[in-house]
Amino acid sequence: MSRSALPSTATLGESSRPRASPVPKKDDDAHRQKILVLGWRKAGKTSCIKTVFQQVPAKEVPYFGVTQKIEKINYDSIVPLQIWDTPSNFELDQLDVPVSSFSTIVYVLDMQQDDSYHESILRFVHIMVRAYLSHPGMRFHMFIHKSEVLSEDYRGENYAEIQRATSEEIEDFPYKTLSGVGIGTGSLDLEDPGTTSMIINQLISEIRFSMTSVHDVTLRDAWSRVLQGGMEMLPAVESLLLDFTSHSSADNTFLFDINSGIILATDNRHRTDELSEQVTEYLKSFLQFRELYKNIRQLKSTSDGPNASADQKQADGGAGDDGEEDEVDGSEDGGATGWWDDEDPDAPWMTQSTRLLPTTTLALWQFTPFLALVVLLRTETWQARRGTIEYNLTFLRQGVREILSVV
Ligand SMILES: Nc1nc2c(ncn2[C@@H]2O[C@H](COP(=O)(O)OP(=O)(O)OP(=O)(O)O)[C@@H](O)[C@H]2O)c(=O)[nH]1
Ligand SMILES: [Mg+2]
Repeated sequence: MSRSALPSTATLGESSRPRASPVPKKDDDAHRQKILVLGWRKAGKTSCIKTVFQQVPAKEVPYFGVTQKIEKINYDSIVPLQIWDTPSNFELDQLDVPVSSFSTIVYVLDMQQDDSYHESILRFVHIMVRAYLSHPGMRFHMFIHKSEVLSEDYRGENYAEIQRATSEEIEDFPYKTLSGVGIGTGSLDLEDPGTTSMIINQLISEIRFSMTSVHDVTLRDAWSRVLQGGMEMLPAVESLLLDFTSHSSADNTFLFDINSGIILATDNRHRTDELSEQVTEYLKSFLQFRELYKNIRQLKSTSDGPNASADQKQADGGAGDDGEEDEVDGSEDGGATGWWDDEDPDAPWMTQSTRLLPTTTLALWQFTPFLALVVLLRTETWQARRGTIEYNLTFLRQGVREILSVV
């Protein structure tokens, strides 16, 4: 396989197309985790979704029209998702499905709008309480959005103020008024102070705040927390990554969702926000070259004799360039077939390494049609132990595939 003329050594497979669906065809949505995105008018709901999950460039956000009705965006990642973009000030009562169909609510709040903070926070708290009472397992995230507009000091102040005000509103919420109004409160007695303080503690500890902007990596980080919250297999994947990192004498290992650039899992060692940011930026820059390599799998298959047709099938097996042939073969019967069933673990996926500093190297391997592993390590380790690292990688890859095939 050729080491080509990228800015650094590179060996690549294909799969550069945004994949609409590497998972089974039985697409009745029931298997998708649903995320409801709510927020004030022009808060940035559509921008938060489309720039990440549909790869719309940030410079196009000013041209998004007003969202008039619910738009459902399907996205296939380690967990198949359906993200619901809503019109402004959408209320839970307007949903035509039970609130409990959603695993997560993301509330987008415009950080610039000091004058509407309070109303927006009140609305969010109202939504949270109602959603919690209908579905206590619901996860809540607030994206404090458009953060790049404010100066660093002002940004920090506003962020803290919004968090404080949200907690206060959760504490002050008139829980009694919801008693007996037909919300699914189950066996909860909202007149009982013990019950309300349990709800308050639960909500305050569960809600996750993130500062976000479409213009930097913060938005992907925020989505990373949202997705990780819904990944039951996260601890298993993290422990595989940790194992890989220590056996390979690497410093850090990140598992990325390729198309969105979201970090799905890390080994959680010595990880800082700054580091995640750098690695995310690296992946983004590198993936700009993907188009250059997309034919390598076809090339390999035609030169491979008897296996050619199987390899070719795999090379063609995802979304075509026209994006129409997404389904994995054999899923017509609705059986539990997945992309991994048709995958050849030895196929030449994309791999690349970059020497960032004299002492630091970043290496990337594509893992599955939609996952990539990025490893940060000392250059001397990379030079001395590359064979071992790639050997360990086959086990890691196999482990991840096995975890994904049982979930
Ligand atoms: N500065 C800045 N502006 C943003 C950001 N994200 C979105 N915007 C702007 O905010 C405005 C509204 O963005 P949308 O994504 O359409 O907001 P929305 O909440 O979907 O709006 P509605 O559907 O009308 O309720 C647009 O003019 C965007 O340019 C951001 O991160 N930073
Ligand atoms: Mg919108």
